[in-house]
This record gives sequence, C-alpha cells and structure tokens, in this order.
Amino acid sequence: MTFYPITMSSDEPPEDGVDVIARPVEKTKKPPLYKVLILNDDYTPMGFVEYVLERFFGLDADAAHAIMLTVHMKGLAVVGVYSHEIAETKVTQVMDYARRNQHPLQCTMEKE
Ligand code: TYC
Repeated sequence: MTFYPITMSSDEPPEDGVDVIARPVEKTKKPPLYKVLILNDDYTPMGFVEYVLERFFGLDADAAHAIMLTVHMKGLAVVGVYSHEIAETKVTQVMDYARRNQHPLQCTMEKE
C-alpha cells in the first residue's frame, strides 16, 4: 500500500473545539511506457529491416540504416517507446508484415 502525505483542507489555523478534516493529496499516475525492440536473425535481408523501420516507425533512411546495423551487430535494439496500445499495434504490424513476406524478423515489447 502507498501512503501519501495529507494536506489540511484549509490554510486557516483550526479554531478551538473545531475538528479539522484532512484529505489526501490527489496524485495522477502516468501511464506506463513500453519499449518496442527489433531482434536480429540470420535470414531477414538488411534492406527489409530498414524498410520496416521506415514504414512502421517513421525513421528516415539514415536512422533506419544505423538501427538495423546496431541490431545486426548487437542482437537487438529499441526502435521506439510508446503507450501500451501503440506499442502492441507496432509489434503486430511488424510481425504480420514479416510473416507475409516470409522473413523470420522478430519484434517484441517490454515495459520501460
Ligand atoms: N542479420 C541479418 C542479415 O545478416 C540482418 C538483420 C538485421 C536481420 C536486423 C534482422 O532485426 C534484424 N541479413
């Protein structure tokens, strides 16, 4: 359980014989963000990965090339950070597109 500080409901000092009602400070939680990752494999053509990065993640050709090379050399890379719904949509779009083109490219998401 999380305990939050309390604040007085008024700035006035309490009068004798008067109860002061304290209320919790309201906190709005930020929604969690999710990293979308692309994974390396031995078969997907480099040009296909670059195209996917441009088409589904809005990267320009230079950024797509750099990220593709990072994945190729290091095994994986974060390609964007999104809300849960958007991240899920990106993963589905990439996985469907790779499958339709018979490439084993893998795309996953992970809570930040
Ligand atoms: N390793 C692949 C090749 O040599 C290229 C590649 C890069 C594949 C990035 C997947 O996410 C990937 N053709």
